[in-house]
Amino acid sequence: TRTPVNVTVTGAAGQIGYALLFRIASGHLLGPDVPVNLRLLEIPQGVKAAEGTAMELDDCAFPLLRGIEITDDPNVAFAGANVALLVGARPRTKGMERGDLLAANGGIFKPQGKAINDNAADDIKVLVVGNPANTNALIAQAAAPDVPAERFTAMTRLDHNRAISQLAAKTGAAVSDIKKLTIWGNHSATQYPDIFHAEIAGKNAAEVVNDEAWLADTFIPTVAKRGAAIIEARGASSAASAANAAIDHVHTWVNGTAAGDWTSMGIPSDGSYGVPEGIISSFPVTTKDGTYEIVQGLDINEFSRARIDASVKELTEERDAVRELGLI
Ligand code: NAX
Repeated sequence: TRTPVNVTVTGAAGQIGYALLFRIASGHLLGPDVPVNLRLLEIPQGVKAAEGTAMELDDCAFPLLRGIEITDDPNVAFAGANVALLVGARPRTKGMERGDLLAANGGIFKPQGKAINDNAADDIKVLVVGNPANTNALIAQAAAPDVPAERFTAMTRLDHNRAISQLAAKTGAAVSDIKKLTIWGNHSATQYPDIFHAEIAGKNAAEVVNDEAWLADTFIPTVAKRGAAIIEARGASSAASAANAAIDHVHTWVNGTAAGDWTSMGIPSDGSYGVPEGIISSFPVTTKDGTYEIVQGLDINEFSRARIDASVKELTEERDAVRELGLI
């Protein structure tokens, strides 16, 4: 019998939390043979609702769920954490400037990074979902100097999955036939979904599509603005698909990418592909035995270069802004 893995989820009472916790507890995050302890972090006003979700989790009688702890104290929530999913964040409200948004989130992610630094298990893996995800991950990472920087990642897997789905719809291919798609840059409207290295049933995706106007005017904006389209249609932001992507991100990180494929993760840049070292930007990565590596040696054409650079520029501006605010 395996030792349970401690999984901390922040923003547990929110809508992504509600879609996420049941799948973690049923074994989809780490595997069908891995027991889990859940630690739910909420702000004081969210604790009661989190307790309600915990009651429902109990009522599922999940064989793999060994315990649930609910707290509003980050030091308690991250004690011994092996995996941390940072979902709770401060949303942008009307009239809020970017600086205000970054400052408000700094007030969340800086103390959480410190609590991870001081309390988490040595093998801690962190996924930041709460927006602005890349820069929130940078803030948390900077506040955790004793944790290897590469353990802090940001979620672009939802964008990755959205891009696969759009490409499948355009070409009539099965989603399982699409490999090596890449999201570059920021999880924002500047993100760049790249199909130039992607494959559809073994053929180059850009050649199969053979339609640069569709790429520039339909595919890229559809993927980048999908979150807004979901809000428009559903009257609420993506929740189940975001939770699914968080599950995919951690599952792939822990269990590895398939041979002949890769995934997209927001990770601290090592300078690859001209992305300034240290910012948390999305790259094509392969994973194995709980570690990841950037896919090297891809030829970046002019079309891609301009779009990667634009998204990276936004990330460096966000970094400079949080630096000025003393958050990193
Ligand atoms: P909700 O507003 O439903 O839930 C957020 C929860 O976080 C609330 O229960 C709130 O009480 C809690 N919270 C706030 N501050 C906290 C703190 N300091 N510690 C612990 N909990 C705290 O939002 P939801 O729809 O669940 O979305 C959560 C975040 O995911 C948002 O920031 C959202 O923008 C972001 N998203 C990121 C995506 C991505 O691809 N990276 C896609 C989906 C989503 O938009």
